[in-house]
Amino acid sequence: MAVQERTQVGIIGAGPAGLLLARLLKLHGIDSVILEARDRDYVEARVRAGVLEQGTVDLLEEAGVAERLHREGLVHDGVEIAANGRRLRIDFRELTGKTVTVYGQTEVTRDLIAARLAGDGPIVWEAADVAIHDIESARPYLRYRVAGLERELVCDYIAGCDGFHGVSRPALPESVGQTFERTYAFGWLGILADVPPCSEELIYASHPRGFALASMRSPTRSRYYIQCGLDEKIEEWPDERLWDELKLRLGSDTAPDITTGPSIEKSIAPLRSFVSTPMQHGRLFLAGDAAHIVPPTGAKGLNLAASDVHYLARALAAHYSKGNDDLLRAYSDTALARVWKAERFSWWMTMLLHRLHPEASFEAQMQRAELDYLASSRAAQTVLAENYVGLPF
Ligand code: RFL
Ligand code: PHB
Repeated sequence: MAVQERTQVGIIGAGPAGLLLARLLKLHGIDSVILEARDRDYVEARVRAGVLEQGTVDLLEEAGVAERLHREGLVHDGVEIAANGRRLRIDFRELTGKTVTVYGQTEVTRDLIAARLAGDGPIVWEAADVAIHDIESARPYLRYRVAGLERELVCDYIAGCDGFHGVSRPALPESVGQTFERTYAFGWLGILADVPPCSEELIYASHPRGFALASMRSPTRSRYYIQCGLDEKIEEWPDERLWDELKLRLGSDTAPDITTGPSIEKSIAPLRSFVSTPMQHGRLFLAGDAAHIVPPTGAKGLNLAASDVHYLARALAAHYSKGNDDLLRAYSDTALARVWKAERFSWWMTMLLHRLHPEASFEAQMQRAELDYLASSRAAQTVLAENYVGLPF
């Protein structure tokens, strides 16, 4: 017989979506249990996103987990686009009055785990074979195994925050859902190194050899990416080759400012646009990468996870405090309205900046013209800035 427990909201996944949801629910007096497939060290070490929209920073502040973020996060007033031999600065503060903050997802995750474990409720690490049952009933439950023991968690609601490869999305009946997907014929090769960044702001570079991005984690830690083929292997990119390629793609203005050093992490990620609709069925609600993926060019993935859980926490709070289920019923539509706009922006940034076609093609000329237009039009720059700093939630 499985050991049985009960909670109000069962959360699958201790990524940013699951952890932030749990924190927001706690502030509304709602209990939850988080089931996470991996161990704490693994979750805390995963290197991923780096850019937080102002709305995400505000939400983390509301959640009471922004103290270190305010101390260590780097507030950026703009980004640079390097293309056609020149660097164009997009001034977010001037164009929108808003900024973004560079603070690693790893740090957000650590802050949220620390808050959770300081008394908010349990995280079950290394929860194996999580299975979702009876989402169409009033008493859904999760079955899982931990330390070899079968357990059951009976819930009022289940939040699927288990990322793109999790078990939540497949638990929605096929007949109710629809998916939209676009894959890209290239990936990003990322490198993390303990060297000072080459620039105070991020540089997105469009180059005939392919896209490159100069980012950072702190004044002493840099994060760089280059567009690579899907069949390329990490072993083909020793550090020296990668630094040489970055210097070429970021351009001769920037190359002298690049400090090189040994990589402390290197990985290849494929690019994908993906949306699964609806984001709810019965008593199961999806949030974050479990429901949608954006290519990283717009820096939107983590920020979408934050806006999803904001909507979901607010809806669950209305249910528990006022018995009002209007927001819960509207959750998928509310979240998707924002998701689709971020999908559009991420796709547009990807298509604008990557090498997709031979130099002499019509499409490459269109890309060039669009970059030229961006350089000459305040209206076009405002569109980019407004989307990059994040649409309101
Ligand atoms: P996560 O972070 O994938 O967390 C899901 C958690 O669920 C667990 N899990 C399970 N647990 C229990 N049972 C199961 N069956 C489970 N299956 C999975 C996993 O172990 C994990 O702990 O999803 P979440 O919370 O939705 O968060 C999404 C973000 O992580 C993601 O969107 C961003 O990292 C995307 N992203 C970026 N987003 C930004 O906002 N700004 C950026 O600058 C940015 N850069 C990036 C990125 C993603 C990248 N990669 C590697 C995909 C750069 C890169 C290279
Ligand atoms: C990062 O620092 O990891 C990063 C920054 C901007 C992006 C994607 C990733 O668009």
